[in-house]
Amino acid sequence: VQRSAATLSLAYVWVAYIAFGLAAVAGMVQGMVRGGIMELPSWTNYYQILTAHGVLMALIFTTYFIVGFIFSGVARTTGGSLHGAALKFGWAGWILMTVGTLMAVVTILLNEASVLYTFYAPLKASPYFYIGSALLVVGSWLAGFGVFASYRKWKRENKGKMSPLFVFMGVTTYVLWITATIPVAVEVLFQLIPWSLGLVPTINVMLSRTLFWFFGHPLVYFWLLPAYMAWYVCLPRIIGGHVFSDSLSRLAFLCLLLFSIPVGFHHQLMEPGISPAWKMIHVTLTLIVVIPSLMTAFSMFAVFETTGRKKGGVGLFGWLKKLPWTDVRFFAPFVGMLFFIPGGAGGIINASNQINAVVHNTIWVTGHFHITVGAAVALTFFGVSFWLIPALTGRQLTKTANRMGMVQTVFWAVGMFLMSLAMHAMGLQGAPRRTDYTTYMDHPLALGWMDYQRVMAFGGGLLFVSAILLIAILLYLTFYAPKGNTEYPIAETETTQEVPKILERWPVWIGLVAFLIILAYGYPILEQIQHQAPGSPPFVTW
Ligand code: HAS
Repeated sequence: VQRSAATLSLAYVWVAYIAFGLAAVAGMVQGMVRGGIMELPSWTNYYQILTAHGVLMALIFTTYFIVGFIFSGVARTTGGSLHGAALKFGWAGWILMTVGTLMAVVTILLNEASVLYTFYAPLKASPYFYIGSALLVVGSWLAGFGVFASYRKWKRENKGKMSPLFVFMGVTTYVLWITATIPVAVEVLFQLIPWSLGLVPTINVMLSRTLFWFFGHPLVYFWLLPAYMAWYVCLPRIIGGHVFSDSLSRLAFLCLLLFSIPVGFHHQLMEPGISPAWKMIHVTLTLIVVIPSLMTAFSMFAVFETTGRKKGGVGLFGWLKKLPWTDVRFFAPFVGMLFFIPGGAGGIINASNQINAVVHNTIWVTGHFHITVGAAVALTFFGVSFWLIPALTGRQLTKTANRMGMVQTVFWAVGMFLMSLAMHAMGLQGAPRRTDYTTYMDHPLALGWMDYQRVMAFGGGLLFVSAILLIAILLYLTFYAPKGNTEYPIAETETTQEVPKILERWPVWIGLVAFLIILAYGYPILEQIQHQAPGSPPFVTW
């Protein structure tokens, strides 16, 4: 990757890790407070720390890392550099995103935005928090336009050819992201900002939540798709294998694009104001969006088994022994995949209409997202960082750094395992999520949760140690590791594969996305506007 593209990617990746470090501190503190191990000083409170943790980890760390990773991979697979326009868009996006992030962080620090990372009404923040969030989103759009510019340039220069798999996946991720962020932009611009500025006295809470989850669910796939890019395209090369199927990989991404957006009501199954029939449609579409993940699991097993067998692995499981278990570039994402098996099963439980009543708003849900985004996605991003950063800085992933990375992965995995197991177990007993330390006036049921809370806090401690270790390794790889070449691993298919051209006809796919969105959201949103409480205009009427 040429220097200009490498610097841009690094600028994004490093803001991601600064946010990650701060979020890790907030995460540990909040776990210990909830576990009753420490008390917060009077100038702060549980919800402020929880908001800082959620916003910095789930929104800032992920978005910056993803943008940086995709820029670097697009450069790597389209000749080493980014189109001039892509660089300009990339830097403009970085500036907007960083200004937005600073505004959001300052308002959180001032305790004027303790509205949690799901910042819908009726919790109200300072307008600067919402303006900051809007800048973050618009900045990420600019980065997306940059990727589209490089993609179009490549297509012009390679008429009639299918784009490189990594680029195709990057473009799909941005199409998903830009489509998904439109409803939250509408919510922020037309509902939250006017309301927080006092221009309108009330707000349509139902609509605010609906617009948020219209964005909030595809948000989780925006986190997942770049991890899948690493699984489909980078991992096979790391283990010395090939991409299993080019067409299958593209189809899985398109299915994720189509079905990840019209499903937001599965976060609102317990809410009034949405009729059961519409909820059922979203539940059905949610169960369909599971299929591309099952396709991914199938592909990964296929890649691991065929590669292991080629290396001489025999018998039913002999191929497993041939995988590079001591290479952190493989080990960290692999452990992430293992977490995703119960993570996916938990998602199916959540989505199953009636069972959702058992788990909704319990700490089970917190357990679910710590093993999906906090383990499957995060461990993959760590595994990528171990080669991406030295590849971008022209340094080597040394044996010691590799070994430290393995230790860091084990700490993260054990910490996350303990913490999320306790969360799932407590959730099934009805323990609510998002509460400060409480014994509910010494209620026997709540007293029975205390041991689990301590296990959670202990797991959080291990995660914190792991986070510090990670930052130390990444600093070393950025500034101190010996100069040299680190490979940017991109796998190819073993033989030339014919890929159906339809897979890259964007008007077809974007048209289908629009159709599914209108089908799933058109009428329910109209209904919510029609039946809103008196005096709560959905949009400002000057
Ligand atoms: Fe979820 C809530 C349903 C996936 C994140 N989810 C959340 C929240 C977050 C989140 C953050 O239907 C909380 C939001 C909040 O604050 O309120 N989720 C699902 C479903 C899936 C799913 C059906 N979620 C994710 C992913 C996330 C994520 C991915 C982040 C990255 N989720 C829900 C629902 C709720 C919810 C409800 C609302 C709950 C409520 O009531 O509030 C599916 O996409 C999951 C499909 C995944 C699979 C797994 C495939 C496995 C693979 C690994 C293969 C392993 C290999 C290893 C190859 C079917 C691909 C090889 C092993 C060897 C031994 C060789």
